[in-house]
Amino acid sequence: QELVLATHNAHKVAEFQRIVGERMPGAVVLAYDGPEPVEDGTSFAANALIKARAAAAHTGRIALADDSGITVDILGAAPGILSARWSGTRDDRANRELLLAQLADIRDEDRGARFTCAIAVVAPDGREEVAEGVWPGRIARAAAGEHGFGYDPVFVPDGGELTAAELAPEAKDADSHRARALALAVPVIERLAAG
Ligand code: ITT
Repeated sequence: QELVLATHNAHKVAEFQRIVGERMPGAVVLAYDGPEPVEDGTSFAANALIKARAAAAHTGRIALADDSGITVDILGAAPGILSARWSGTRDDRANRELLLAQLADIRDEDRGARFTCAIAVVAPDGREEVAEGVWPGRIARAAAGEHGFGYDPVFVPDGGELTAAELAPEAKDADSHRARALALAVPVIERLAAG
């Protein structure tokens, strides 16, 4: 089973390959990097659908897309769908440093946040579904850890003291918003692939 993943983010491809490899033996995740549609949706789900529809139309295959980000309670759910460019650039370090600066005076109990991942599955015949996963936690006081990408060094998942970037990749895969969304998306993929 070849799955086309509409993303320009190599970290997402790697995580999909690892997680899908566990759950769908034999499945191969191919990165689709064709024409990029305008992501003008107002939710993770809407943007995931925009990306997956474009890839399905362009390739004639079942296409997946991931739209994800971090929402911070005290910021009124920002950065949310703006996570990838929160600082005005796509630089992960600049984005997380801005977030830490915005929360500099915020006490530990008010630093609640969560990652959300919406995965859209779109078949070339127009059938489509979205699966969503959430990973709750809080924003750390300082960046720590070398694994992962994006906001992982400043996100401490509930249930521990380590940032997502201090967790081994397998530990992130076992629990993350992307893993939770994929657990729901895999049966959808199998159903749409069966015709
Ligand atoms: P594509 O649209 O090409 O897939 P993108 O990176 O622009 O790639 P998004 O618009 O979905 O994707 O933005 C996701 C951003 O949210 C990403 O750049 C990170 O800053 C953050 N993010 C999402 N998942 C994350 C994770 O598992 N760990 C850390 N940060 C994450």
